Amino acid sequence: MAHVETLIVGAGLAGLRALYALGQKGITATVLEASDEIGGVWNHNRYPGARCDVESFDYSYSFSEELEQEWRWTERYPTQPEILRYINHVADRFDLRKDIVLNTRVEEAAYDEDRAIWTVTAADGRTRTANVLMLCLGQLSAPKIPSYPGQDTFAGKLIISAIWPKEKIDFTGKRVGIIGTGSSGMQMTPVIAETAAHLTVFQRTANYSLPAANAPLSDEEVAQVKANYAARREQIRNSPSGLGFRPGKVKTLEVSDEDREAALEKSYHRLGFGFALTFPDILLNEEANAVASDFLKRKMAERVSDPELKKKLVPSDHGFGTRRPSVDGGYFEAFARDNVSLADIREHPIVEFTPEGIRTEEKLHELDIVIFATGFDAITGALLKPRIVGRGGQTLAEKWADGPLTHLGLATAGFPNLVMVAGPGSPSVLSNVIVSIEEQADWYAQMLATMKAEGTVEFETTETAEQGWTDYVQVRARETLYGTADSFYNGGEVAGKPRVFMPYSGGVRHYRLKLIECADAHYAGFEQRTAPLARSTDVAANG
Ligand code: NA7
Repeated sequence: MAHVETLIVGAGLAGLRALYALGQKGITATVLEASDEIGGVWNHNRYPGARCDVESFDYSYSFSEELEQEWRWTERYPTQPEILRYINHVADRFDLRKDIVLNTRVEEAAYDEDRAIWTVTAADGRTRTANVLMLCLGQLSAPKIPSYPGQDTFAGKLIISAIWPKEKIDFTGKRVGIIGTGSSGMQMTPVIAETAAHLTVFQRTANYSLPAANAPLSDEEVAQVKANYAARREQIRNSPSGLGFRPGKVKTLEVSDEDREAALEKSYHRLGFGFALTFPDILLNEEANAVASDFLKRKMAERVSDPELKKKLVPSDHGFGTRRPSVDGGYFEAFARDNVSLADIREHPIVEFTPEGIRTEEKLHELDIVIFATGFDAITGALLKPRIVGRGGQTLAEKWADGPLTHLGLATAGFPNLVMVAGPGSPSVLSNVIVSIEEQADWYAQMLATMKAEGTVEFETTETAEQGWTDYVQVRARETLYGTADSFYNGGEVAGKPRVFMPYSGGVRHYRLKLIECADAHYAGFEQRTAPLARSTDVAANG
């Protein structure tokens, strides 16, 4: 049975970055990846129009100046194929592939309390052991797939946006239906509309979206960023969300109407998500949020000419940013085409699938292809897919039955030597996730190196520490407006999921300071043992 110091599960951006960080500290690690390719969500989300809504310069690793200087992004917002090329380049450039095992889906991981090691079992039955288990499973990576009556009888093709097939799908002459209007549905709509015979967008909830302001990057722009990359990274690390935009200093209602409008207008055209930071209180204060929301509703309405459609496409049930908004490339404009229509499934819900298509309460939509762009079981979904068994036979799913508990988003009590990247309790989906990933990966590498040098064989966070941090995450969330809507931030996206706000909303800078504080206090909140607790308890019991 193969043994390494650390087993990393998942070869996406987090897993690769963790592997690199551990290597720098001389810690042996193997990455296990279920797919036949690296890349995580950027390997799986190959749908047309898939694009990152964080700028390419910032949605990239900062650990190597050479990498920063060598790599040439072509567009302001990178496409999925370009990000996947970047990930593969990094794997080659830093010789990471030799420690990655593909086609290996982890089904179970069990902690051996006597030996302080994890045994990991893959779907093919192979087992591996490690001192430390690091879960890099993604935050939006466990697809949420609805199951409608009659779904299996549909005679056409059914595609899940987050498990997009590798072969090219030709929409020419096809009647296509997309269910879901989050970022995925909004991104693919204008692209598929170009070739499909007809496209029906099935919308349950209208979503906020800003125009992406995407553009090819000129050599001058690239050179300018590369000349000042370190300063740009520093600004990002010290920003609230890792986007590099500083929040405006003056509150929304403290400026004149003209100045407010001018500031919102300027952000709207340039900043994408950064729009939320035009004023510091947009996500904190209801009146401020209403101002920003009304501005965006006006803008979205201007992009649609049909009055009925306007009413349906503009959100009316939540404030901007309280659910994840989108940054789109022509979503609203697509509805001006003759071959695109909207099916409002809040008004006329889907009744069933038939062999011909989808029957709503209004009518039968005849379709050749149906795409589920229905999102993810977010943040905890992927972590709870494998059966993870901790102390005393308790599973992670049992431990988190009422919601995730973590100390600093790093670890959970009862699961010694197990850590997670970008999981619940960390800035995760509320941040430019690469910033969060890098912060944690380097921090873990240092922690593991320190503990190794000190002879620690078992580390485990305490129930007091995890309760303290989990409560603090809630305190910070209550300062915001996130609680005013059902979303994948708070478990509202999956029926029956515990309704707990999961990501840390205090920002990447504050989070980093908390990590530093923890390390400086010799990893406060973690018990560190030179012999497994189980064995020392045995000795005490026998002695
Ligand atoms: P999202 O943002 O979670 O959006 C999912 C969409 O799917 C949303 O409009 C949902 O409507 C809709 N949905 C989910 N389940 C259903 C069912 N059963 N019936 C109808 N409609 C449904 O996921 P995305 O993939 O678009 O975006 C996540 C991305 O954000 C990720 O890929 C990154 O790019 C960042 P609802 O709002 O729940 O009414």
